[in-house]
Amino acid sequence: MTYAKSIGAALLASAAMITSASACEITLRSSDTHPDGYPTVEGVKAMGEMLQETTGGRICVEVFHSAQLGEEKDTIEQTQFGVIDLNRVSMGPFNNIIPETQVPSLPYIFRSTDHMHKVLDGDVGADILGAFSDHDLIGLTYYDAGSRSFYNSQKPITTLDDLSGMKFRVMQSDLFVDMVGALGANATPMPYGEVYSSIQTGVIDGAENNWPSYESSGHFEVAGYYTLDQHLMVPEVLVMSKMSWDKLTPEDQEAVLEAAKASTEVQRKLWAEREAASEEKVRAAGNEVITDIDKTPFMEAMVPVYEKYVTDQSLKDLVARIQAVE
Ligand code: GTR
Repeated sequence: MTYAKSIGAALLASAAMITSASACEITLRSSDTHPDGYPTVEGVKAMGEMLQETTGGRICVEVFHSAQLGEEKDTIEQTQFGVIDLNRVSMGPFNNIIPETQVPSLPYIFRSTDHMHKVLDGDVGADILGAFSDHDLIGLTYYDAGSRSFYNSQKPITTLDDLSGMKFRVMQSDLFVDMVGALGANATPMPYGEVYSSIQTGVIDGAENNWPSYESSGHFEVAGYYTLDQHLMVPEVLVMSKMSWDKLTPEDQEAVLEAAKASTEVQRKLWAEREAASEEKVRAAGNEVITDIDKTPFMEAMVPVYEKYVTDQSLKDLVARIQAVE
């Protein structure tokens, strides 16, 4: 090849790259409450890259992180209306609208991360994702969110007595309000974005979340005591608007689903790394982390929560199937 020809070929190749980079025929807008770099945000970005590749650059994903599109409860409604195409949310804010999502949101339902992965990657996980389609949504895949524990600005908590009468923020789900009540404390449901200032001003004593959220939200700056009671292991879920989904060809739907499923593996790896890094940062800041805690009374206190929420036979079956997973 002559020099001129090879330059020409190189120019054509880069022009083709530019075209393919800007050739998104469909751009799916995706919402996340977390900041850029958080494992869920990076998980959806990875999904977008895979999707772009498998569709020859036709379908792209644009992630709006840091609650740019709103707080979770509002973005769920917007996703149902087709204003937002994709949404990475906790299972919690779905509890009041999709009963099946209450099951993986029950306190102490999972015995370990392994148990949770086996459940979510199997039939039970598929059935719970399937339940979204009756609510104008398509459940695509699950992401990790570790386990949630209480943090507060007042004192180290080691027993149920310590929790008594304290005020904690929970996600906007009746199940979590009752969970905190069953432990003898008071729950205030509120959007994630209001928690920092509410702790700072003393409207609430604290909240509950996993290591990366406690750290990235800055809540650890205003709530210095973190008690690892690990009462919840609520998975994250990536959903798509049914309206956006219905606009795709069956082949493109398959590509979206495949990319979403494949991104779970990426997210789980990032999650494990971030969990360790967040813990290190919080400990280095001098926060008091309470690990020496007997979880048995916490677990026993949750029985009335199960009695109140697991009433339908279908939910009872889901709980039994989860418990039966080795
Ligand atoms: C985080 C979760 C968010 C959000 C938040 C909250 O762990 O990743 O989606 O639900 O908790 O407590 O509102």
